[in-house]
Amino acid sequence: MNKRATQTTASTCCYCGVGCGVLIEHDGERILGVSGDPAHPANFGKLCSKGASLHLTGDLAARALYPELRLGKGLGRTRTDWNSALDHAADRFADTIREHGPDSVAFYISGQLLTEDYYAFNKLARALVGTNNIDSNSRLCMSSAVVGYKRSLGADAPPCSYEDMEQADTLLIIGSNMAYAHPILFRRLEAAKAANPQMKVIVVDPRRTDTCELADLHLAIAPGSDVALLHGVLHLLLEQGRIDHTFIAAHTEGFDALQSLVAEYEPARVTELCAISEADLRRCASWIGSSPRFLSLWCMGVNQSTAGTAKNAAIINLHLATGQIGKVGSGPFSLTGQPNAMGGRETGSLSNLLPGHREVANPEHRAEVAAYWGVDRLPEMPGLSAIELFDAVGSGKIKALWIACTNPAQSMPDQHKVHQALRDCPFVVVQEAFANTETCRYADLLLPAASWGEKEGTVTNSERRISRVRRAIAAPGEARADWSITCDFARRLEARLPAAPVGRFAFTHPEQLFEEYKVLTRRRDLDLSGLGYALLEARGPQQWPFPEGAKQGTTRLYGDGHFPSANGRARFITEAYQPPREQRDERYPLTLNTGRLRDQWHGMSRTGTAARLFAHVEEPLLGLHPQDMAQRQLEDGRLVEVRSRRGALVVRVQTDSSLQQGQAFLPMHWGDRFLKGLGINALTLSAFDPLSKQPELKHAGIDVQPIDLPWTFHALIEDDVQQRLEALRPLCETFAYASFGLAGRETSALLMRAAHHHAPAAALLSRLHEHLGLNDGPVMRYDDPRETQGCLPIHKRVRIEDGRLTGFALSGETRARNWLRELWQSQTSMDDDSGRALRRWLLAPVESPPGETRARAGKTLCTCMNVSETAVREGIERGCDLNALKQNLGCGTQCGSCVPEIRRLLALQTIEA
Ligand SMILES: Nc1nc2c(c(=O)[nH]1)N[C@H]1C(S)=C(S)[C@@H](COP(=O)(O)OP(=O)(O)OC[C@H]3O[C@@H](n4cnc5c(=O)[nH]c(N)nc54)[C@H](O)[C@@H]3O)O[C@H]1N2
Ligand SMILES: Nc1nc2c(c(=O)[nH]1)N[C@H]1C(S)=C(S)[C@@H](COP(=O)(O)OP(=O)(O)OC[C@H]3O[C@@H](n4cnc5c(=O)[nH]c(N)nc54)[C@H](O)[C@@H]3O)O[C@H]1N2
Ligand code: SF4
Ligand SMILES: [Mo]
Repeated sequence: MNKRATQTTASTCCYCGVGCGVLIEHDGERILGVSGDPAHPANFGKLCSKGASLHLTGDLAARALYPELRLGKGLGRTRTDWNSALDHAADRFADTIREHGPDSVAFYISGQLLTEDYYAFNKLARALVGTNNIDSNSRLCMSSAVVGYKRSLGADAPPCSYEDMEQADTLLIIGSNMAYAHPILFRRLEAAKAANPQMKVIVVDPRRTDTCELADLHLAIAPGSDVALLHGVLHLLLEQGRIDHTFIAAHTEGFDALQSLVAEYEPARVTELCAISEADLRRCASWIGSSPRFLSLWCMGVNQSTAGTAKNAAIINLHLATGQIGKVGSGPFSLTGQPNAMGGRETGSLSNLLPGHREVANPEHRAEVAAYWGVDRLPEMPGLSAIELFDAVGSGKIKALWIACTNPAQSMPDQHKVHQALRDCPFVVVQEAFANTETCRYADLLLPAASWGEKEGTVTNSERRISRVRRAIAAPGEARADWSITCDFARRLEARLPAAPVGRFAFTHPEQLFEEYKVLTRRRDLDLSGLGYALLEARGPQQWPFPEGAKQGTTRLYGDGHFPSANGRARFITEAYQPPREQRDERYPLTLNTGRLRDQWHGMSRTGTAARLFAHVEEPLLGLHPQDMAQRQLEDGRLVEVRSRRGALVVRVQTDSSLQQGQAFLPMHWGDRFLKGLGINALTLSAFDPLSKQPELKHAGIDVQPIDLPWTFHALIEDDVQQRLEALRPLCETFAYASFGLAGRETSALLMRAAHHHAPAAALLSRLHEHLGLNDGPVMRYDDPRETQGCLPIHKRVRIEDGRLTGFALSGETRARNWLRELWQSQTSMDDDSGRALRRWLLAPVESPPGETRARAGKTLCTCMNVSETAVREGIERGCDLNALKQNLGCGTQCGSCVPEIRRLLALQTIEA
């Protein structure tokens, strides 16, 4: 417990869908620490590197604190009060609806909202405005799984529990890097496999990720070839008679058609399509076929695909064909990404859904919900899905757009289109916790939202478990809880719309929203009408279904072989393999894959405020296979231009032997704020799956070429990092390359790197120095403005305060950047004898002073204990195994998120030896 903390509030982590319980330590005003909640059934007290550093995030300088209104296009925003802000919004929405109809407005919301927030938005859009134009970022995330479950099983419900994962004999992890993205589940799996070494883990991923450290078999399939693989496995299961015909006959339909389709997926064809060996394919099939308990886990490598729904169906087919569903340790288990993606599905927060797992297209469903809400009818017109919605904003059909708790100007594919649409939209409202996101730039009205630790409600995790989210402290400034903003706006809009009866949004506490919502689940597959805040308070988190009168929640679905479809049977879906939309060709010879890093969350609005979360990976690096590097004569750290059919980006490149030849990887996190050029998604495509409308974020055709940018700039400056970032980023528009990050641990500093074809004008450089605080005060300078014989002008600034280096900027010649940074990081005294001796080297064009061996320790592997990769490698060279490393260095002893990577280094050492 943090020493100054006097109170503890139990809540839920705001990051991933594992849904870990956290104990927030605070003094009533500030959050001072977090620890895992030992009583929470998702994590039993553990937290990963992100959860464990929650208290270090959320720099107030980055938060949205007051409503801000733009008085006209092209003008800036000014602070306003809530009354004026929401009246203005209600006027604009009412006018637009009156003039252009209800479908001229839209709501784009998020899997990170709480269930109560979602419910308010749904009621607002469908009952009050009368539009189905309400979609969420879950469209980019879970919509293929939603369609997958519904088509095959009849309802959108992951049938398994976390404990099933621990009890499986064979586990298929496909398109999921759970070591990074669901770390606490991965910890549970590590422990389960250690206890049961017989357990077989198969990982299917084009990359050799950290998740593969637990794999008995890694199938590095060709990008997008999952359906071919899964059909190929079923082909072999049929051939070997490893099929549960009794289950198929009693509980399913459509097997014959599937059987004829998979007959075409002979091993020779499959191994060619997937680029794997026949031995591996057969091993995979034989483990699945012979396993008493078979469970699959999947995530974005499956869902984010133009064949996302076919991939989901092919996974579920395997389970139905082998009868591996509804039993302990078995079943098709899709992992949800966001903390409340499940709540979004339950409350109907995709444009085609309605609350309680209902469908817009179903007239009975519409009538039921309309009656409950006391309106004559709900809109029949199907709503627009995320990609279509932004296209409609771009074409001018949508004239007022409300965005809450998501950052589409960073996370949607084909960013040029998205930015254009937001720029042209007549009225954009952004309801955000952090003021500086890429999307906030386009807000005509910015509404400050309360965030983690500041709000009350509920969320549902991947295993259908509903947990309470609790408020520990008041929101900063005038920020308000999302449900309260939404309901306040709805009341004002209600008063302005002609036919609307009053009083439908008179909620004063989120519990009232939950109580109203839960009735809409009654007698539906997800029936949670037996739950309430009091029960969750008394008995802790619970899994749905939990109908009224139930004694407990439901661990596992479909144990009786009865499925929630019209005839009670599950359905085999027969769909052939379709390759990804963009095939490699001469102009775009590489396939770009994108995904998560261990310590960053999406667009980094929160994780980007904690320096230690940059220590694992500090820059957006494009990974390439060693041969692709060699072919292009690239060395590590070289700047390259990455081009796709939609946009281009300049980043550094690095050899990545976890990739296959022809593949490239970029982390998804860097947007236009931390990296010049609209971010990673400037490159990705918006082609989507025909049924789920989920875009193909994992496979974009790209080309990579070295780019020569002789002028380089490197700076580090302590304190006020968020303010400085805001001031410096706009100055970088003219540079070919610029990126920002944070450095440090106890003290944090802003890091800035830039490069360009030529040196910038003196005035621009001076403004950079000014915002870096290096124009005056105790600053040492070196200026050589000559630009002769191909030499660039050189300018250096080094700031020394209280006997310590506190900042520097090197321009034109940046050799000393690493040791200067090390000097800062180690808080070396510049006043003692050795420090004074170092001073004369500070401005010298050397990588380090003669005799100084101080090299940068490299990336931090263990965030909790601050252990570098170099230290771990040295330990391994001394002969340490994992336990010895833990004992000697402390790495891996806290959250354990770095253990897979340490294992990989150990394995590498064995191979090299
Ligand atoms: N640290 C961290 N954790 C997170 C998040 C975060 O931002 N940061 N976000 C959360 C969210 S919202 C989500 S949705 C989840 C995502 O969790 P994951 O889906 O596990 O993460 P990704 O890195 O997006 O992608 C998973 C893997 O899919 C692989 N892949 C790419 N193409 C294919 C393919 O064609 N077939 C197969 N089989 N695999 C392929 C990629 O190489 C990658 O390793 O993570 C959640 N957890
Ligand atoms: N290339 C590529 N792109 C991807 C993906 C990929 O794998 N590759 N993955 C996709 C997936 S799966 C997802 S889920 C999306 C995620 O994409 P986004 O939804 O854009 O991701 P976040 O950055 O988490 O956005 C959430 C925003 O809500 C704000 N916020 C936090 N708490 C609160 C709150 O309590 N209230 C309000 N109102 N705001 C709050 C945060 O500051 C943040 O700006 O990205 C998608 N984009
Ligand atoms: S695994 Fe990590 S990020 Fe996910 S909920 Fe748990 S602590 Fe939070
Ligand atoms: Mo996601």
